Amino acid sequence: MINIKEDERLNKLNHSCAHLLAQAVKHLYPNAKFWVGPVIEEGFYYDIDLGDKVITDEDIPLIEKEMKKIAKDGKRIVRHEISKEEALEMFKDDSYKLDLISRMDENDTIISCYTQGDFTDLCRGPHVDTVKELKHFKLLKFSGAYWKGDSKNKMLQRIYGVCFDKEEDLNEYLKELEEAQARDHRKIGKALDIFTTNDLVGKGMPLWLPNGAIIRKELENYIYKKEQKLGYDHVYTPCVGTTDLYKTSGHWDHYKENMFPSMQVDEEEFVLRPMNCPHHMLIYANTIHSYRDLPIRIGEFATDFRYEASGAVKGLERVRCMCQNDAHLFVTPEQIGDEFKKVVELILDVYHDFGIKNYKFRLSLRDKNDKEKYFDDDKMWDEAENKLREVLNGLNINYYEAIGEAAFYGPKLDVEVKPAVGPEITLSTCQLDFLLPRRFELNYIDREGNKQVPVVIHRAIFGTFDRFTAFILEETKGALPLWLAPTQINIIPVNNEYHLTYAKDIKEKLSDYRVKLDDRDEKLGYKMRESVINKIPITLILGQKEVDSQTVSYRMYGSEETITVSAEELIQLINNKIKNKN
Ligand code: TSB
Ligand code: ZN
Repeated sequence: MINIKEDERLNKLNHSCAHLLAQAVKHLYPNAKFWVGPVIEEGFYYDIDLGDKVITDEDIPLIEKEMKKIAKDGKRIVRHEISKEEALEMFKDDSYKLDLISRMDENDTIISCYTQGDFTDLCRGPHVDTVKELKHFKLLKFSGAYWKGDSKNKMLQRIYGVCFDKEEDLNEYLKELEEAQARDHRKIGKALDIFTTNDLVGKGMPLWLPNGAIIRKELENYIYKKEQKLGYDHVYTPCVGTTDLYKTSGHWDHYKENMFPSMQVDEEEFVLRPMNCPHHMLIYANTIHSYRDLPIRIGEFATDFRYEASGAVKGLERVRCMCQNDAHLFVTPEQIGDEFKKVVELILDVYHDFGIKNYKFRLSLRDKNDKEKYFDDDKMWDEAENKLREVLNGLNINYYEAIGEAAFYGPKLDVEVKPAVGPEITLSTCQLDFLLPRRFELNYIDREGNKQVPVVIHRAIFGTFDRFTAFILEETKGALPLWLAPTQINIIPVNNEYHLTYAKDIKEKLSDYRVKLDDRDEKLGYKMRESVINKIPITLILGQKEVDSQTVSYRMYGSEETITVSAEELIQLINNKIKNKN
C-alpha cells in the first residue's frame, strides 16, 4: 500500500484535508479545540478536544458532508507569518495551541498560520492552494487518544481520514485497506478461535485458545528441533527475578519504564521479568568454563512482562505478557563473526520455511548523545557496531542503519516486517553485548590459563511466539500450512446414517493427525462451506462411492477439485506436505 507520508503531493493534500476536517468539526461543534493533525502513512488524523462529546458512527457522515460543503465553497488557503507575540495573542484562548507555541524552538521567531475562510490553524505547512483541491477524501475511523499519548491526560477524540487527487485512487486505496483489515490477525484470531482477551485478565494479556495452543506448540517443536541440531541447550527459569538481579544487569537503570512495578514478598523485592538475559547469565556463571566449551548456547521459551502503553497493545502482536523464543550465546571474541553469521543463516532458513519474503534488515545503533539510555563507553560501542557491519557485509546482506534503536547493552540486527494494519514491527533480532557479561563478572579460562570475559549474543528468531503467530496469521490470511493448522483434516460423511461408520474407520486410520469428524445433522453443502470458512487444509467427503471402493475423496483448501485415492495414498500425501512444510 502506498505510504501517504512519503509521497510529496499526497502528504500536502492530506495535511490540508486534516485542516478541512478541523474546520468542519469547528462548524458543527463551535467549542471544539484542536491539538495536532499530522499526516501518517495511512493518511491523516486530527486530535480534537470536544469537551464531553464522544464521536460516534453517526457523526462521521455529518462531518464529511460539512467538509464537502466547505471544499465546494472553494476558499483559498492563505499562509501568514506572524511573530511569536502575535501568535500568543491570536491563540490566547486556546491552551493546546499555546502549548505548541511555547514548545517551539527559541530561534523560531516567525510562526506560520494557514487560513481558509473562517478557519485559521497554526501550521508549518505546506498546503495546497485552495480547499477546492480536496475532492476525494474519506474519514476512515475514530478513537479516543490521550493528550500527548499520556493516560494521565485528558482523552481527546482522534478522527482519521485519507485524501487523494483522483476518485479511482481513493477507491483503490479503500479496497486495499479493506483487504488489509480482513487480513488483520485480530479478526482472523477471533474467527478461527485462536486467541481471546478478557478485561478481567487485563490489557495486553491474551488467552491462547486450544487452536492457538496447537499452533504455538507446533512452532515450539519446530524451532526447538532446529536449535537442538545447532547445539543449543534449553533451560527453564522463573519469570520473576529480584530487583537486585535487574540492578546488576542494568535493566533497572536503563529499562525501568518498560517494566511492571516491583512487589515485596517477605524480605525480597521482585519484578516480573522483561527479559531473560540475567537468568541465563547466572546459568552460565553456575559452572567454570574453559575456552574449549565455548560457544555455549542457552535457549528458553521464556515468558516476559513488559509495560506497553495501553494504546499500543495490539492482539498478539504487541502484548504485555509474551513468550520469547530466546537464546543467549556465550562466545569468545574470535567466535563473534561465526556465531552471528549462524544466527542470520538460521533466520533466513526459518523465513524460507514459512515463505516470508517481505522483510528488511535493520542495523540498530546507539544514539551517541543519549547517555541516559546507552551506557557510556564509546570504544565498546564502536567495536560492537563495526563488528556487526563487518559480518553483514561479509554475508552480502542488504541492510539499513537506524540510530537510537540499539538495546541499552549493545547494537543489534533487527528484521522488520509490515503487519496488515499499522507500522512496521521487529520480528527476529540478534544483538551483540559486551556489557552484561562484565556486569555479571562472567569468565572463561583461555588457552594460556587466564580468565577472560565472554561476549554475549542475544537472539530471538521468532521474536516472540505471540508476535510471530500474529504475523503468520496475516501472511497466510489464516489458511495455515498443513503442519501448523489446528485442524488438519475435516471428515464429512455424506449421509450420517449410512456413511458414519466408514468415516469413523477412516478417522481411526488418520489418528496421527489432527482430525475432526463433522457428524452434525446438517446439509453436505453447508458442512463443506464451513470447512472452507474454517480454512481447514483437507476436507474428506465420504459417501457410498467411497464406501464401495474403500477409498477417500478429498479437497484441498483453495481448490474446487475433488480427488479420490486410497487411505494409504492420502496418508503419503499428508506426510509429504507436512515434511515439506507446504
Ligand atoms: C533476544 N534480551 C533480548 C533477547 O535475548 C530481548 O529481549 N530483545 S528484544 O527486546 O528485542 O525482544 C525480543 C523480541 O521480542 C523482539 O524482537 C520482538 O519480536 C518481540 N517483542 C518485543 N516486544 C514485544 C511485545 N510487546 N509483544 C510481542 N512481542 C514483542
Ligand atoms: Zn537477552
